[in-house]
Amino acid sequence: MTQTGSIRPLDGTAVVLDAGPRAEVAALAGRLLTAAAGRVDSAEWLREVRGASARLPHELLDEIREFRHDPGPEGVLLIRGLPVAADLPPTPTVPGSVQRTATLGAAAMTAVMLQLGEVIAYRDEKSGALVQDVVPVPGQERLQSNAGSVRLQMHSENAFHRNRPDYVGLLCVREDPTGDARLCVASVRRALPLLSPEARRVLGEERFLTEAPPSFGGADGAPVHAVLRGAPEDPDVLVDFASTRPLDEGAGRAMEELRGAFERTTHALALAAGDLAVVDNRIAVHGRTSFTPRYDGTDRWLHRVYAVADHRRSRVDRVAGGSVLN
Ligand SMILES: O=C(O)CCC(=O)C(=O)O
Ligand SMILES: [Fe+2]
Repeated sequence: MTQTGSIRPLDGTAVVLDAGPRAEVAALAGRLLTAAAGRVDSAEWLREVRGASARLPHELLDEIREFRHDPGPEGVLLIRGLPVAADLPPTPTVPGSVQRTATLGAAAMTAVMLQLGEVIAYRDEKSGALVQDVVPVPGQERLQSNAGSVRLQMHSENAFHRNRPDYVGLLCVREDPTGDARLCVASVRRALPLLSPEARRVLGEERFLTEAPPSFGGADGAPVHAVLRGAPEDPDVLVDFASTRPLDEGAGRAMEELRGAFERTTHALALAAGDLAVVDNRIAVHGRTSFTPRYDGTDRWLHRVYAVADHRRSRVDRVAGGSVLN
């Protein structure tokens, strides 16, 4: 079964902002365009957004707080109707594109993410920028990275990193004009019941290795690890089907079983402008269907922001106590 063959809408669980709350978020994000000169990566701007995040409409705060308490069976929170710029420039086509200056979308999504934890970035990824662009890049079509356009395998975000994000926020600012690109999300809570007892047992053992991608030049691979971790009846998952290697045949069979279980339980989301998908990176994996970029400024464009629930835990890796991890 292919991932696109198992599209299941998330509509029942999406949070759709009505006109009132939508206008409130737009006003709040609008003020953040000029706060602290709109310098997204400065501590001053983040302080402004933290304050503003506590004043998001209560309907939205309720949903975020509930998701933080329990990410539900799907492990994804879909918020529709966030403000994005009406005068959007052409979709970037250069590698490593980021948002250094505040936009409505960047401000709104950062405010949401700051209600889930603290926002972080990685020095070796997209130059440490807190708000990154997810756009197809010419010449990188076949890469297993978000610049590619072949199918992006399901993965835990930065699976190799000991301080991987707990939440991945992906805000669509321009939808895919072809309609083919879909964010795929699958949770271990849905997949677990489909696994054999043997696969569950093997996936819970330290029989897997996940290397750092070349973009994190020189970073050490994670130590040998289990794919299912924590409470056996409700585990966390740690796997990247493009870079996690099973260390023996039994581990390989168990990984294939998990891949199949994820395929059968995948939600494939065609994000529209203003849709923010927040993936709980502990219980859900994500990927993307293949699509055909045009590289003419009209391609699909997402912003990405990471958050961690426990900032203190990564202090040793954050220079001067900032937001960027080594
Ligand atoms: O393009 C997408 O929908 C997902 C890309 C992705 O996995 C990421 O940016 O972390
Ligand atoms: Fe990802």
